[in-house]
Amino acid sequence: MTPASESRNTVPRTTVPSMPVPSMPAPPSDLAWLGEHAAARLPREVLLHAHGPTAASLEAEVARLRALAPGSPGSLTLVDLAHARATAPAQEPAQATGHVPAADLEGAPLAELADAGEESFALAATGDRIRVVAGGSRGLRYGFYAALLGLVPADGEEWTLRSPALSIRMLDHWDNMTVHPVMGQVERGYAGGSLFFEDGELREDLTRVEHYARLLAAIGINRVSLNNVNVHAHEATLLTTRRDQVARLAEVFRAQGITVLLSVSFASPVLLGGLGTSDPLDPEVQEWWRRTTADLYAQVPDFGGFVVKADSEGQPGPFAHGRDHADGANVLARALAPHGGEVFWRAFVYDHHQDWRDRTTDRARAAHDHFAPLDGRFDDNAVLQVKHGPMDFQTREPVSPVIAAMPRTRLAVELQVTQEYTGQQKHLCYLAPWWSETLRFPLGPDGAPTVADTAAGLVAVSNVGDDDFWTGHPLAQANLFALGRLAWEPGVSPDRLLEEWIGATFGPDPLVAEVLRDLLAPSWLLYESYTAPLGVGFMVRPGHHYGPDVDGYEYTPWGTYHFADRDGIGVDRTVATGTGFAGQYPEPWASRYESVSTCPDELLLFFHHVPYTHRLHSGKTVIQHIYDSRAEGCERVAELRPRWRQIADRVPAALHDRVDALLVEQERSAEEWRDQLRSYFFRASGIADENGRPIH
Ligand code: GCV
Repeated sequence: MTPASESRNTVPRTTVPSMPVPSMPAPPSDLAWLGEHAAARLPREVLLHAHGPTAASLEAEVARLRALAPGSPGSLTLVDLAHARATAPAQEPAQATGHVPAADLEGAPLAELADAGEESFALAATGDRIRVVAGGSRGLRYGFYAALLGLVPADGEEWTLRSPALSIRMLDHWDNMTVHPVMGQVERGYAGGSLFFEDGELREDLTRVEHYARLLAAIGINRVSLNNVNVHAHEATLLTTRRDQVARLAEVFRAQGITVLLSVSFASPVLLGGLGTSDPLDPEVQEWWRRTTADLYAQVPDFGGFVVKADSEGQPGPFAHGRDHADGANVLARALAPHGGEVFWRAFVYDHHQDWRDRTTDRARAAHDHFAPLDGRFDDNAVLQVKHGPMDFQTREPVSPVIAAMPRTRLAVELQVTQEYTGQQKHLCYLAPWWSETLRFPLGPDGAPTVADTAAGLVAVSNVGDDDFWTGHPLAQANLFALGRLAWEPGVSPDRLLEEWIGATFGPDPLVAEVLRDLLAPSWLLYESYTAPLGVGFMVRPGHHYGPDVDGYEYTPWGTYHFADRDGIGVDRTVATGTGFAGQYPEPWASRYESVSTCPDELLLFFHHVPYTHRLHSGKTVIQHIYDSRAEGCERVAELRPRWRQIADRVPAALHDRVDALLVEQERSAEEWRDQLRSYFFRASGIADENGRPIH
C-alpha cells in the first residue's frame, strides 16, 4: 500500500493556498451556499484518490474554498472506486482497491456501491475524520459537497450509502437570447437577465455560469435545459447554426457533472430545415430530425436531449398534422435514441382560446384528457413532463391526476421555482413545504406509491438570473437549494432543508438562524393567506401575474375562472354536477374531492362552487375565512421587517438592504391584496365582516 501522502491527486495540508488560485475567475459578490461558511467546514486535510477531469475540478474547488476560509480541523478522504480499480494490479479482482490505503476503505460497503450506480457514494464520519467512497465521478462530487453542506452523519455512525431517489434532476431555464418587450429576457424571470445570453448571443464571459454550475452540482442537479420552452425564431437556431454556443455551455456544465438540453420548436423542420411540413409521420421530417440531431451530437457528444412544449399557448405541435402527442414525441425520441439522449415532452396542453360562457370545458381536465389514453405509446427515452398540479403553478392546487394515470410511461414532475404566481421573488415564499407535500402524496389508498415513488424525475423552472444575489430576493435561494435536495431525497423535511441552507449560506449564528427560520418556514402559508382563497387560484393581474385583480382573468379565453357571484364562489369540478374532473383521480381521492363534506378546506373552491355561508371544517364560513385570513395575513406580514432588522449587523449589508426593501414591497402588496379581496367579496355578497374591520 502507498501511504496516503504519496497517493495521486492528494491535496495535503501543506498545499493549502493562501490566495485565490490565479486560474479561477473572480467570484461573484454572493456565493450562496458555496461561500465562506461552507469553506469553513472543509477539513484542513483533503486526500483525493481520483483521476481525470473530476479530480482536477475537485482540486480546483478545494483551492478556491481555501481562499475563502482556512477550513476546519480534521481530514476528508475522497475515494473514487473507478480510480482505485484503475490503479490496482491487473490480476486483482473487480473489488480491488489499488493504491488506496486500507484504512480509508475499512468497513466501506463496496459491493453495495458497485450496484448503486455512479451517482452514489458512501460516507462515514469518525471524530474529525470524514471518509467518502464513490462508485463514480458524479458520486465523488456529490460526496464532497455533502461534506461541505454538513450532510454528515453524527460521529461514530456506520457508513451510510447515499443514492439519489430520482435519477432525473433537472432545471429548466426559460431564458431567451434577446429581450422581449413585455416578458423581459427570461420569461417569468425575476432575477434580472439571462446568465447565459446577452444581445442575442452567448455571453463572452461565462464566469457566473461556472459558479452557477458548481452551486447546482452541490445540490445534486444533473441536467439543465438552456432556453425557453416558448421557442422563438432566433432561439430555435441553437439547434442548428448556433450549436457552437450550446457546445460552450455544455463544456462549462460538464465540468460539474451536469448535462445540457435544449428546448426545440416542433416546427423546426419547417422553420430551420425549409421543409414543407413538420408532420411527425413524414419520412423526410423524420430524416431531418435524425440528421440534425446527429450533427448536434457530433459537437456535443454528451448532449442530454430536447424539451418540447407542443400544441400549447401558441407553440406548434402534432395536432396541426392530425397526429397525437405520442407520434410527436416519438419522432424526436427516435432521433435521440442512437446517441443516448431523451426527449422531455410537456403535458401542459390545453385550449387557451376557451369560451368563458361554456361551463363544461375545464382546463384542469386537459392534460389527463390528452395524455392518459396515450399511456404505453411513448418510446423508452421519452419522458412525459407533467406540471405538479392540473392548472398552472398556482399557490395551491391538487396533485395532477396524470401522475397516477400513466403507469407505462416515464414521468417527470415539473415544479416552478421561479415565483410566477407566488410573489415573483418580491414576497417571501419558501416553497419546500408544498413541494414536499406533493412528492409525498400517495396516489391511492394509504401505503400506495407516492408521487416521488412514481416519477422518474423532478424538473423545475429555475429562479436564477444575472442578479448579484442570483435569485432577485436573496432568500429565494432557499427554494433553489431545497429543490435540488428534494430531488435527491424527497423524504427529507422542509425544516431540515432550511437548516442546511441557513448553515451553509449564513454560518452558525443562532440568532440569524432563528430569524431566517421564523421568516421562511411559514411563508408559503402566509402568502396563501392573503392571496386567492381556498384553492380557487389566479385573481392576479393579467399578463405579468403580479398583484391582485379578482376578475382579471374571469372573462378571458384562458380557462382560469372563479365564478364568484352574489351567492357563492368556486368551480364545480364534481362528476355529479360539474366538469367531472374529480373523477380523473384514483380512489380514495376521487370520492374525497367529489364530496363537499370530505374535500379539504384548502382545496374547497378548486372542486366546488359553494355559498359564501358554507361552513368550512375550520368552523368558519367561507366569507368570514376570506375576511379574516386576508386581514390576519397582512398583520403577520407587518411583523416580518422588524424581525429582519434584528439581524441587520449579522448578515452582509447589501443582502440585508435588498431584503429590507423587498419586505417593504411585500407589506404594500399584501395590503393591496387584503383590501381588494375583502372589498370585492363584501360588494359581491353583501355580508358584513363579523369582526367589523374596515372595508373600502
Ligand atoms: C413558458 C404559464 C406561464 C407561461 C409559461 C407556461 C408554460 O402559462 O405564464 O409564461 O410559458 O406556463 O409552462 O409553458
